[in-house]
Amino acid sequence: MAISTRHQPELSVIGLDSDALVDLYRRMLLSRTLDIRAWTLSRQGRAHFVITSRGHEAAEVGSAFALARGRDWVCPYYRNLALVLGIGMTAREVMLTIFAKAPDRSSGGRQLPMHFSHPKWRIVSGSSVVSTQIPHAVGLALSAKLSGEDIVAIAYFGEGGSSKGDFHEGLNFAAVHRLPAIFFCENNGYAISVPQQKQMAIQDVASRAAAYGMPGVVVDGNDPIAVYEAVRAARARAVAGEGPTLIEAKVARFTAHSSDDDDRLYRPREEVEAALARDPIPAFGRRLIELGILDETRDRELQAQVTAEVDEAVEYADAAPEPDASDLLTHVFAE
Ligand SMILES: Cc1ncc(C[n+]2csc(CCOP(=O)(O)OP(=O)(O)O)c2C)c(N)n1
Ligand SMILES: [Mg+2]
Repeated sequence: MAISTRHQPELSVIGLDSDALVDLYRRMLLSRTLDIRAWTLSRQGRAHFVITSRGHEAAEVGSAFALARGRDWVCPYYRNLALVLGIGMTAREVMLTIFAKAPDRSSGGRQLPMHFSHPKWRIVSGSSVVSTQIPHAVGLALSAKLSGEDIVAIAYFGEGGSSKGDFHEGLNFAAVHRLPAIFFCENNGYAISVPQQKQMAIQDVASRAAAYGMPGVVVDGNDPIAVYEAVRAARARAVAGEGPTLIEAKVARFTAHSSDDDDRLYRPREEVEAALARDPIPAFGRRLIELGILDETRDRELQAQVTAEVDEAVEYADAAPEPDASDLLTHVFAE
């Protein structure tokens, strides 16, 4: 495992050398660029439903880099565009789901966009019903424990999703059986239009961990390295047989809940502007530049590269075949 001490000691991160740090940054940029394009396509009437990761990129890509990608089980939720790109899905694969085209690997264009799955990356298909992915991850963690594999299962969800019974049942079972599970809460302060203080009488979802008998960790979700380190520690604990961890990344949702929501009806603009001023992507870019890991020319090149990648993915997915009407009911009814 490389330790990057090449540039500045203050960013020596175990497991991430300079190339990995730039790759982490590039995937955050890719997610943001793809996300904005998907939103534009929805406004043009070309994508029917879009949920964004905007504001969550540092938490999602930072956490992805701490996993054994392709071996650990990943149970995402709909706000995880940046996560799945961080794990390894491509812009083309995501665009196929947004255009609902036949070659889409998740469902042949039948699932809602942003309901990711990918066998190669062990990204498990989820439901729109919030938090159902938590017990799925717990089951996968149980199977990993029984098979003795050196892997973990991680579930992602929002703070609103932590109000569901699935959260309680999943965390309790995982702690009782000391399963190799990580519960990753992305706390953006809203469940659609419901602010956190109307959802729970506590500040930190992570404080609930004590009631289940596992560590609860609060981390700055704007800092991809802090998130990486928190997930890395939770993963090490899990594979050592010490049981699950609840991580809460404090993030901000930059957009409305989805392309079908108007958050101007319930969210003060000043709050959104304050969140935008703390955008984690330019902040991480500046940090890499200050550390001498990146320079402005390379930064512009990276942005141009991800823009070209997204342009190409849109063209490719637009030209891909539509699903055939004859398979409309495939996997809907038992045969
Ligand atoms: C059981 C259930 N209740 C309600 C909904 C409708 N719904 C979809 S997303 C959402 C908000 C969830 O908020 P949170 O868990 O904080 O995630 P965020 O979207 O903020 O990332 C709700 C209420 C649902 N999908 N499932
Ligand atoms: Mg939320």
